[in-house]
Amino acid sequence: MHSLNMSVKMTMTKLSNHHTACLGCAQIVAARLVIDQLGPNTIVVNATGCLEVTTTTYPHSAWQVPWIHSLFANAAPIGSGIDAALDYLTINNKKKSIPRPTVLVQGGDGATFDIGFGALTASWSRGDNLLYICYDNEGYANTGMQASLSTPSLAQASMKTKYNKYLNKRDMIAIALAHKVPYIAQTNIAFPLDLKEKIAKAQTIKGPRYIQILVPCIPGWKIKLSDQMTIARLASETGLYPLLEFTEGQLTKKMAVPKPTPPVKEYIRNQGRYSHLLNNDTDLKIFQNMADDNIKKYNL
Ligand SMILES: Cc1ncc(C[n+]2csc(CCOP(=O)(O)OP(=O)(O)O)c2C)c(N)n1
Ligand code: SF4
Repeated sequence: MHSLNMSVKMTMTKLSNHHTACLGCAQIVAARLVIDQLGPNTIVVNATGCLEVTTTTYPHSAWQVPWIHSLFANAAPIGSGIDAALDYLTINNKKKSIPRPTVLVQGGDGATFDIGFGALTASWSRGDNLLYICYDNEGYANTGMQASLSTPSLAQASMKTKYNKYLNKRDMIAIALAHKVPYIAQTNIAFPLDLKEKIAKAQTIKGPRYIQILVPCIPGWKIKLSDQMTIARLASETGLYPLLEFTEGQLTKKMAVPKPTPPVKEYIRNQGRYSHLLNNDTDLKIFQNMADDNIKKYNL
């Protein structure tokens, strides 16, 4: 009976357990929430990165939906090609009876903030009908956590020789807003209901949609698995990683931070990548100011 239940559960999810990710990897959990919310009528394009590498170890695949791997730089253009092919099929009535699939393009922050950035913003400018998800673990996890433009300025990362203390990670939400992307959201694996609601809402909107999900990386952030969700939650509760939603350019949803608001020191305490900050009040203050600026900017 037990094994029967197990097999039923396994077939219900569209991202099965047949992956090689680290035990408890938040990105896998987030990806499963995303695909299960979207449902079986989804075509996935996956940029190079941990999610791609760990879910499709040749000759296996953990995906129970049509899935294609792209190069680092061209996930969005492949999605655009699929969108154009679906347009062709619709116009020619070749697949009249089948509801149009959702085209999901997904990648890490390296693929999104850096290497696929130009191609992604071009797809926004064209107005392609794509849901783009960035699993943001704030670095190039799959190759040993090199810094990306999403790595917070004060975090340690490999191959990072200097940092700009005053400019935090690239503001992809502001960049998406500047491109008039109709649906833009920022969420966090520690808030799974918020995540699922945002995916569900994105599915009701046509055109480009961008959702960024904070997913801690256990080795990359030098954290314990048991601390992972507390740390993720504090990222939003301190104001550093606010939960936001913009529909047609208007702020339509946000999560207020708790009052009193936990200090950033609480967030960094158990993260090895910030160990150098714990006794550096000057840099810590700069980091705290970044959180406070968000609280002020979005009236959290
Ligand atoms: C053009 C190119 N440069 C570098 C690599 C090597 N590479 C493979 S995965 C990866 C890191 C991916 O980082 P990110 O997109 O943030 O996803 P994560 O692994 O963190 O989920 C790198 C650098 C590559 N495959 N292609
Ligand atoms: S290195 Fe990080 S992102 Fe990659 S599988 Fe492990 S926990 Fe997940």
